[in-house]
Amino acid sequence: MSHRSFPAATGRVPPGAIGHNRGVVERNYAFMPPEGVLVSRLPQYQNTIARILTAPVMGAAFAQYVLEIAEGGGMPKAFAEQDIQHFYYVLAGEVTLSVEGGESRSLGVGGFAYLPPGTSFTLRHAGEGRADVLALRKRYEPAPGFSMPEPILSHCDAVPMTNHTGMEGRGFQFLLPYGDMRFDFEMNLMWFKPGVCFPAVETHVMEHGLYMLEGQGLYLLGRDWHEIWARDFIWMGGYCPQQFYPTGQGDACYLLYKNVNRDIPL
Ligand code: UGY
Ligand code: MN
Repeated sequence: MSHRSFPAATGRVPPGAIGHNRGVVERNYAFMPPEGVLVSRLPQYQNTIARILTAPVMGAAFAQYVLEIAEGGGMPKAFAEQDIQHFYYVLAGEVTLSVEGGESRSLGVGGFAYLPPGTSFTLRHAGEGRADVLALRKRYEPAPGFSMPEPILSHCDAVPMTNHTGMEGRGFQFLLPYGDMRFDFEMNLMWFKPGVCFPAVETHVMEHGLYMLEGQGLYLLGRDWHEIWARDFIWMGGYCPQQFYPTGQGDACYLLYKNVNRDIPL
């Protein structure tokens, strides 16, 4: 065997790997199907693959990830970051999140955690099989006169479904306290009945990280429509024209990051 012999392998490159790519990265939005997002490993985790969905290099003011945590994986020791907030939402499997000197909770699918800046915590695999967790990091913007939020460990089933729009076929679950000025971002589960779109194309200063959880539809970004389904990710920068038109037979749902409650730094 020469040193250039290829190792034996049975996998084959799928047809259409180039021509059927759905991914698009533009100046103020990106459409990111999961298959193109390669593996990263991060020093605070063991036996964990991180797929980095958006980051400042793309134009986002935050970072968002899917963590694939193998059995025995996660944070081997407590982790904390000055001035940085963390949010986790469990997509599959089970993890245990422990706040140093505070609550420890096992989180299954739909479980979530908010950790204010500077909190020391561990996120570890629990149960059996791989755990997939959506993770988000954002630099905290303090608001004069308001205190820092407390950690939150909870589950989406404990969050009421509301609808401030009054529009038939819409549902909202605000995972973080809505309108609470201590928080500088929202994480919202956005529910849609088939065929129910927004009342208008939105164009707003806030940016979004969107992770598709259920159903399918067409997403307008700028001037282009993209077909979206579960596990796709979208980054929308400020003033990116946006609209969603659900096309599936069942309900559609995505988890939406939105920076809110702060004035514009000038
Ligand atoms: O609240 C929002 O900004 C939301 N309607 N945007 C979105 O789902 N793209
Ligand atoms: Mn929006």
